[in-house]
Amino acid sequence: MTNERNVDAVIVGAGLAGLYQLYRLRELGLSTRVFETGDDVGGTWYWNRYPGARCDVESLSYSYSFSPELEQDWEWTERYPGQPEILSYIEHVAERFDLRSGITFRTRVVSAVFDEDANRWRVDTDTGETVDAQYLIMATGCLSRAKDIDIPGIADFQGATYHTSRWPREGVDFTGKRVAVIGTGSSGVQSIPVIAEQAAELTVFQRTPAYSLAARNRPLERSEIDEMKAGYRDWREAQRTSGFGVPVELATRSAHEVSETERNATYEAGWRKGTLVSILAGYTDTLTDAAANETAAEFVRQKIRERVEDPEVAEALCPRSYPFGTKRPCLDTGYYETFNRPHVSLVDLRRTPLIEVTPSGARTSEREYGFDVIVFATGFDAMTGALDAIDIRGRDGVLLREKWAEGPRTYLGLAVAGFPNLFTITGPSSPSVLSNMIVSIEQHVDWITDCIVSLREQSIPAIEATAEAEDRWAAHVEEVGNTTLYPTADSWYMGSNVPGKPRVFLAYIGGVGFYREQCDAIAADGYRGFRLH
Ligand code: FAD
Ligand code: N01
Repeated sequence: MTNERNVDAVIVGAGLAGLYQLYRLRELGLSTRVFETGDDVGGTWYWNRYPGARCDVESLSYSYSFSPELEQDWEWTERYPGQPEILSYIEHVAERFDLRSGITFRTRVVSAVFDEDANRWRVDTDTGETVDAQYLIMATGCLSRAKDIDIPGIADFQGATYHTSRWPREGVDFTGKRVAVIGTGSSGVQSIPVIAEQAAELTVFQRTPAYSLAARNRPLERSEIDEMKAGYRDWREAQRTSGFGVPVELATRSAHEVSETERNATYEAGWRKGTLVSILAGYTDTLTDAAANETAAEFVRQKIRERVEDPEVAEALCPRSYPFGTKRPCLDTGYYETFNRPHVSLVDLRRTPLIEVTPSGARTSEREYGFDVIVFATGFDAMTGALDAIDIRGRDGVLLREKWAEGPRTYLGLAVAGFPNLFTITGPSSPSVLSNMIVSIEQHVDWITDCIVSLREQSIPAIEATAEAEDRWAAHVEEVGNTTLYPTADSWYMGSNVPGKPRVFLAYIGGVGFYREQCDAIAADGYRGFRLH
């Protein structure tokens, strides 16, 4: 029933996380409501329909593991699937397990208030519905709330504007248009080559260059699909115990232990594999030692120089202000080569800053440009944005976003002290965005589901992280983060892409496998660090 007012659980969001959580709770026979702002399932893959949107994890790995029959029946066609194929997969899952019937679409959750006497949540939506639930499960996504665009003059622009994460379903025809793309993170890097194919002129505004690796995307061979299908169980186990949710051979040596020739041969082998981690995983210290990292960074810069004909443009495209891998690297199809096309130009905003958008285009410190269309590929208020957008009030009426004013604090990225019976799937301070996210999503959903089963078996109405456990976890997350180079970069991992956002490392870099062991041990210990009441 999708109109019940009193349920066991409310789930917010119908992306990969919300859908799997709904499936698991239904299996247990729990009454559940799911609210989703969009008008269908898919989350990230529903909203980000920009041209070129594609996965950076291989299709056979970026897929649910919970149903062996689903694994066998679904046929991926490409090594790195595009947005339409991933969305079809998610739609298939929703259809196959009859999940849509449990979801209320076109409905945003605007507030959730914990009733301490009843140990229940009162959830309000923008359509005026109020639902009462014992558990509130946030499946709102780490990268679902676009960052406010802090460029003056946007409202006065006379042409069309688009944000990559809110792309119109019917697509955009750029034929004959003078187009600007602002932003060169993953969304920019993926969309720029495809937009360039249509646009009459394309101008790319770059503030910080990305480290992008050639994806080497291709159709999947029948033999590799069959091999994966035959070995899925072992592969899934390897995913779960890996560092990033993608099994890789672990390095055994420091980059300093080998000669430059040997190092470059290792990087070249990684480059040829064309995966997110194949260069990063070359040596033990790529993400922990600045000098070791610089050898990999310089290797990638050399590849950029080989791909771009104009040496000045190539240098402008070479990242130097942060270590390789401390922002999620991009995987591209023809990104750098696009700058060899005569109708494509690069504006380096570090040299000539963007002053404003004007009614007819944009103005930098150097000159004015005229455009018909501006595409903003300017990113997200990541990890906390979607949660902060909801008035979530816990014990004593405390607002979650106020508790998090100095940066988010959670226990395991799953729970928050002072907010009983609230669970956050891939919440801040969990491995989430540092992993193949579907692996992290399934782990969190399974842990939350097991926790709910355990509470119900013991007739315990509420579970709440203790402040001490939360403090210890925050200290551990920071300590592990500080052993790496991640905190040295200005990135969305650090919150530094959003003006005024506190600078805190928002994810846990202890590794997906090690993190899972800790979560399991805590549960086996009677939910150590939680108060059950
Ligand atoms: P989402 O898919 O973000 O879904 C959250 C849903 O919650 C959204 O539909 C949103 O509308 C809804 N919602 C939020 N707030 C509310 C509210 N208040 N009320 C109602 N509904 C609400 N990860 C990888 O591992 N590999 C990749 O290759 C990869 N590629 C990506 C590409 C792009 C363009 C982006 C933006 C992210 C990518 N990610 C990737 C990360 C991706 O977000 C996750 O892999 C995964 O899809 C997240 O699923 P989710 O269900 O947790 O969140
Ligand atoms: O966002 P980003 P994204 N003026 O924040 C620039 C996942 N993802 O949407 O770095 C001018 O990375 C900004 O510049 P700077 C993936 O996890 C995956 O691209 O702030 N420029 C930057 O260049 C990814 O990491 C895929 O100096 C401005 C860009 O906009 C995450 O989502 C595809 C600006 C934003 O880059 C976010 O990626 C897409 C301004 N005012 C997304 N404001 C895959 O490939 C921002 N910028 C799987």
